[in-house]
Amino acid sequence: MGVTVALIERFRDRLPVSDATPVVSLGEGSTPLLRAPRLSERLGVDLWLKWEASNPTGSYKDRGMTVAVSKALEEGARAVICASTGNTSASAAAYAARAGLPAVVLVAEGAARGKLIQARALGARVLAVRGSFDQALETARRLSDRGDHVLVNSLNPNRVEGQKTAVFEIVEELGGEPDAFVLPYGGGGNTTAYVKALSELGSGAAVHSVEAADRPRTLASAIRIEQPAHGRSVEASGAHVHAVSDEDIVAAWLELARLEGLFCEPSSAAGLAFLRGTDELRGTRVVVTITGHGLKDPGAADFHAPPPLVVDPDPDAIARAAERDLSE
Ligand code: AN7
Repeated sequence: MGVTVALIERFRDRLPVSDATPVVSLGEGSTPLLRAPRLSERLGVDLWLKWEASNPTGSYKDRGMTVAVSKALEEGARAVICASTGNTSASAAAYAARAGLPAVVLVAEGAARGKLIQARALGARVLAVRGSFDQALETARRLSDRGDHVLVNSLNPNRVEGQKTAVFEIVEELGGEPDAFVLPYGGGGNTTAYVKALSELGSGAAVHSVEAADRPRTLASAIRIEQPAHGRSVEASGAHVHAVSDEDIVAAWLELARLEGLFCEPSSAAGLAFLRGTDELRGTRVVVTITGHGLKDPGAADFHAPPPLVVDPDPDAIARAAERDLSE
């Protein structure tokens, strides 16, 4: 058995770290790349899923956070700060705790419950901002400009550097590049990171970034972002941007769970929602990044998944109830 390898160690030569950088790690990265046989057949593509929910805090954010917090520690930070729709908060709280640094997290209205609970349990100072994510981010930036708190949102370039590693892993594992990468588009930090990684690899693979059609109000709270901080860079990057409805997100989300056994949060299904509605990628090899765990947002699952059937502790009644499932 091997020892868990920190993402920074695995990709040291491609990250902005040196021997002087204290590595703050929770064993992030090296996540599964799973072939999806049933969805491949249904969607007419050779589909692979990068299961980023298996990162330590349950989302892809940990890839960037290990680098951002390690660099903050190296540079003598006294505290870190972020604004978040939830996952960045949970990740910042975890890595700050690991580094022995205080974390201030500004959580936007409507953030999913699991993420807030994570940040609270991990000892961050959690501040629920009366306002949108966009307002919270602007406030975090202003506070970090005063100098006491290092901003660990993806505006911090170390975050983007760390997030490139998902692409490196995928290409290594497939033994080559896929035809296309598909991922959700909220603030655009991850799209920026994927495009940068591909350019460093000299790859011409396409990047498809999928946003919620109704950005300010989507049920996919992780990507409920009105003004993407990386919007300009996404536009200039050559990534293809697509919009999907909440209805399509929910359908894709339930289908992923039922056909492939992966329970993600709704935002993470945006990429599959796009694939379900297009023939553009038919017959090609596609990697869809599933960005965050379903347990992050129990409210969404509680609302959209069927409730349990209540039964007596009686084998006949249970056999009858189970029979109904088998015949469906
Ligand atoms: C599960 O935590 O913006 O386009 O503040 O949590 O890189 O923003 C989260 C975003 C996709 C969008 N999937 O990625 C935050 C935050 C999940 C996410 C995105 C987010 P970006």
